[in-house]
Amino acid sequence: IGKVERLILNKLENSKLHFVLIDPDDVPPKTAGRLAALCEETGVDAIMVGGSTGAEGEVLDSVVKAIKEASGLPVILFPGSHGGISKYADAIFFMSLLNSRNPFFITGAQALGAFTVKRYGLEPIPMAYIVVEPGETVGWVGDAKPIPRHKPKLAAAYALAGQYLGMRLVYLEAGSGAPEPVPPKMVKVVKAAIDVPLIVGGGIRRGEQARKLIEAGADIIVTGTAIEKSSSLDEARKKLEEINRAIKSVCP
Ligand code: 1GP
Repeated sequence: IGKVERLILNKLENSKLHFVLIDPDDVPPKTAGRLAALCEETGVDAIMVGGSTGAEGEVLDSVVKAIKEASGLPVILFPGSHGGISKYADAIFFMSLLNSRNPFFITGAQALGAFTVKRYGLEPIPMAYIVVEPGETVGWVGDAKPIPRHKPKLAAAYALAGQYLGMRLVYLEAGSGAPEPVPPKMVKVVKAAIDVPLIVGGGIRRGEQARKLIEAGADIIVTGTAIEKSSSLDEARKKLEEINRAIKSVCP
């Protein structure tokens, strides 16, 4: 286990966590730096960088560099494919979209990226990635068969399979910008089935939603759109404070 994963596990002993996702396709480096500094100030635990479209090459590198310069938070890549690797990050969610219909997103992109991860010395964190309805862009791009929202057991079966395959995190994804987050009931059923930490993201915009998901069993909440689409840095600060407060208010 590497440094970033160790840090995550240590922190989880005392509280639930909030990760903020920055998509380099939507956020220029300067803004990314400012948001990252704000995240650090307000008590966010890590920054994830990635996206399904356009988060590659120079665009990706410049955003990761700007974040690293502006904050001391760990930067974890959240790649849409082997194109989403940057040598400036600290770690990478080495993830498999378990319910994709296309083997490229299950093992293909991973094989194409593996030596790049090794060459750059990035810390790989193996993660089961499960797309739940509606799935939004990642569901379409990743050729997922999204888990029906009223079928929590299916999500739990994929999650447990991921754990048995050796993955050390499970991520339930409703898709960036989803109208509603993953249902808390699904989070509850998945959490009861697994022993590894559970990450939940997609469509979380309010503290109240984050709190319900944490109470249902989520260990880490990911927000992207709510912060990125804030009209000003002041709005972003308020949003971060609201969501952090909700997450940290629930005892582990
Ligand atoms: C997407 O789960 C993340 O991969 C974040 O989603 O942009 O809806 O917060 P949002």
